[in-house]
Amino acid sequence: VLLFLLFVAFGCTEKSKTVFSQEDIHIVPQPNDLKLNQGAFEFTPDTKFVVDGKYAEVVNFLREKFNRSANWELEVVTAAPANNFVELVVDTSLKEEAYVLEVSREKVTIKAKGYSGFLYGLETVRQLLPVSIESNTLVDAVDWVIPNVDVSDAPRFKWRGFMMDVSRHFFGKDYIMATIDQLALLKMNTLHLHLVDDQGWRIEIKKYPKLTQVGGFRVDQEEKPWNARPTPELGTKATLGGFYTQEDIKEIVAYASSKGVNVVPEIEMPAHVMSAIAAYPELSCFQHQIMVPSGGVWPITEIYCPGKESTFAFLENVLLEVMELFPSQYIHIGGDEATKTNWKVCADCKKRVRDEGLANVEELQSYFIKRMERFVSSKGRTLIGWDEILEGGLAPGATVMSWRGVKGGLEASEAGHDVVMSPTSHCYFDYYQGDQNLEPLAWGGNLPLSKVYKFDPVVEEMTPEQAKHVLGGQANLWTEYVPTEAQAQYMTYPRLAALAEAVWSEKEDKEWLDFSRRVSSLFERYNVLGINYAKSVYQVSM
Ligand code: TNX
Repeated sequence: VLLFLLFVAFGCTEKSKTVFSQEDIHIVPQPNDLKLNQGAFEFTPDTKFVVDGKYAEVVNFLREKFNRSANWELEVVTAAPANNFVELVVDTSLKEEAYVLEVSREKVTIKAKGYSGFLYGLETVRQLLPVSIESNTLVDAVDWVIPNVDVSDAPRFKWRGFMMDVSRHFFGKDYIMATIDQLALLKMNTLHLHLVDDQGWRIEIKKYPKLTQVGGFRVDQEEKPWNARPTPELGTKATLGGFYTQEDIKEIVAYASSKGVNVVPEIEMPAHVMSAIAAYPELSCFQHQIMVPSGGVWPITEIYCPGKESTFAFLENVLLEVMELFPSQYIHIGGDEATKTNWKVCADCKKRVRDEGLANVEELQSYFIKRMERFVSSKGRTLIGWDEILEGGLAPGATVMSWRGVKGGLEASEAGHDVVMSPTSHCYFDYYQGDQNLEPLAWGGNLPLSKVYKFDPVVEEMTPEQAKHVLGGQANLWTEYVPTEAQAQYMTYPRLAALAEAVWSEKEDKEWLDFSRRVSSLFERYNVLGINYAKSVYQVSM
């Protein structure tokens, strides 16, 4: 009898777990405020989503998860029943992307200003649920219970980005969609697609079909990195050739938007464009007929010719189609690593230097970018580029992505420009994450999980005024040495989780040991999702 009473007192006779401790909570990124209360909310086949028509779509991802894992069709209604519901309440006093989540025995309430706040509230609910919620097939004997909590949460930065290089190796639409899902889970909101590089042009442009017909495919399908060594095969090879049709892009952009993710297109210029020149040699200074290279080419001397008006007409036409497809405020024009060898001996370039009153051919770089910036801003968009766009003076409305360390970010923010911080030191996911003898071939460098976790887009040298210009941070996955989807996942996860926390959570809420505990739970989720993450959480000391 005594035992029975004890059982009742501690709720052990109830079917579901209702007693939770802090250890059971493992949300990534760490919310700003989380208070654990007694009791729990249990999802049942009768749980309703109470949503105003305007936001009905936002709950669908969670309904789909319940549909697959529990085989329930949870209903969406507009009026709240007596209990057992998840309600979305518009609260215009909250900041953009912020949410408040209140879980009690009777109901779950999510307050937000709009779509993305609701989405993030629901993503937190998802992370409070057992990881079986991620299962694509029916799971038995799971109690779909979440602890009673009060959460108040908002991002530290508004640019929480991830760049995927789809040029060096092509990753198909489905992989991009799956990546968007993972970004949303971690409350990341920006996917930067590096659509153009020497090794492949990956976006259909109707006016210039050869860009993808020729530039989208390598003649020599064998890949030859210049420091090649055998690398273990991980899953199926991503193809070296391929491109997104405009229909694909529309699908990607629409899907991303439903996941709160803005897709920033990058159309490289003036260098890293051998794929375009292979298709249209007239874009270069000397019409050299070149091939789309398979491996890396260094230095890159076949670049666009800034001496010819036709080069700019071409780029404006390309960008018009790009802007039609991508609603993104930011249009990335690359701008990095242009070697000006050809410009120095090109008559058209020299004439341009004279006509524009420039000091030398080097200054054509900033002439080029400034001209493109005028075009982009005339269409109401904002130009963003790698930090080389600072050279020779930055275009007035340009935003800088600082990759060669933080120098570019410091300089641009000092001049009053917005910046996105993406230094190689903390954000380059093509670097090794563990012992280089054991890891698959990578670009070089060392970037263990613990170092990504230390990333802070605001650096010490910045004044408060400069810090205001920091839009946020971004991780980049360059794919010269990433030939398969499984390897792309390996390089991306869990480092993306560390980066997500660095750009979402408040600095004082970050704690490495607690993060590594929560990442272990994320691994269980990734196991169910079938994601090939690196188990590098154990590489703490590197
Ligand atoms: C530099 S980062 C590049 C890329 C390479 C990367 C490899 C940047 C703007 N340019 O073209 O893929 O290094 O880490």
